[in-house]
Amino acid sequence: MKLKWSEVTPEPVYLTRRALIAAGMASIAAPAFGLTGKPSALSTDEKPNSFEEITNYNNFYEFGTDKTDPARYSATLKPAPWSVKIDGLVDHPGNYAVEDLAPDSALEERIYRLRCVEAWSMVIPWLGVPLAAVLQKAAPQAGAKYVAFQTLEDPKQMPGQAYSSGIDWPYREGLRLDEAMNPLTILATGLYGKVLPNQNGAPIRLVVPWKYGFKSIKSIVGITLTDKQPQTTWQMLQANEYGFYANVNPQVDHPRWSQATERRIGAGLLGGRQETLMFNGYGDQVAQMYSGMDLAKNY
Ligand SMILES: Nc1nc2c(c(=O)[nH]1)N[C@H]1C(S)=C(S)[C@@H](COP(=O)(O)O)O[C@H]1N2
Ligand SMILES: [Mo]
Repeated sequence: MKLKWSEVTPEPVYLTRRALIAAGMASIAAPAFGLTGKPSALSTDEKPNSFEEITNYNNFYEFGTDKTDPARYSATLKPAPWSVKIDGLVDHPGNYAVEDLAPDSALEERIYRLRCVEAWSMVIPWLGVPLAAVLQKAAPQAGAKYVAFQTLEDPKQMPGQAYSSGIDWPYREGLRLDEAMNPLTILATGLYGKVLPNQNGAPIRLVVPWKYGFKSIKSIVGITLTDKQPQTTWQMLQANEYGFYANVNPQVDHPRWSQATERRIGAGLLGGRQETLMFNGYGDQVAQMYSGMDLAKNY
């Protein structure tokens, strides 16, 4: 039987841990929680969703298309040992172990909003490292302009890959190099002080908080630096609905629904919908990367 986060750790204890970290006393709190991360000025003050919500309402089509499928069926995924192959336009290609790419001692806490293209949202306290720091280890070459990512492909570990969902596995995503290097962009290996649960993309996944959630690819096994814009899963599936950029934008509707508002998971029936913010509220950090671009065309 799996213990629920709510049974293990009442929220005040989590808040106490944050206070201890702030006081430089994280090691005292560490044993009960496993992982700790340095607090970041890039974190939001908004109240995080519960561990229960974050780990039971997921999109991870490799385990099924229902929101509860990943929590129910992802135990087959073996997140260790795990390495990420970094290749393409880099001086130091190779297979990098997750522990080397994101050592526990380097972890930062990043409490970010996550806005799914389906118009729901959460606030998640990730633990991770800047993607820029990971890419530097491989030393990108001058000609590198994009970064392509791939999820594991193994129907034994990811049973959803055995069924046709229209997706051409493995799941693929990509970023422009400047987006990849932006300080907001992280590779996460944990959340809520714990190692990343399988349903959230163990052992290592991308988090790009100003873009729709589908850009934040899970369970990454490959990172390729390239000079061409990479193909991405949702664009391959339905290019008129899902673009390469996928920046959160309340002014550009999905062809089948409005993107002006969102439903915050856990807000309850009386919570109502809230307005979606341009770039998911991260415009100060990212807007300059798109100056002069037509964001309705480059959706
Ligand atoms: N490999 C892979 N990565 C994926 C997905 C997926 O189906 N497969 N779903 C994406 C979508 S649509 C969203 S909204 C987020 C959800 O992340 P979460 O379940 O950790 O909240 O993961 C993204 N990453
Ligand atoms: Mo999503």
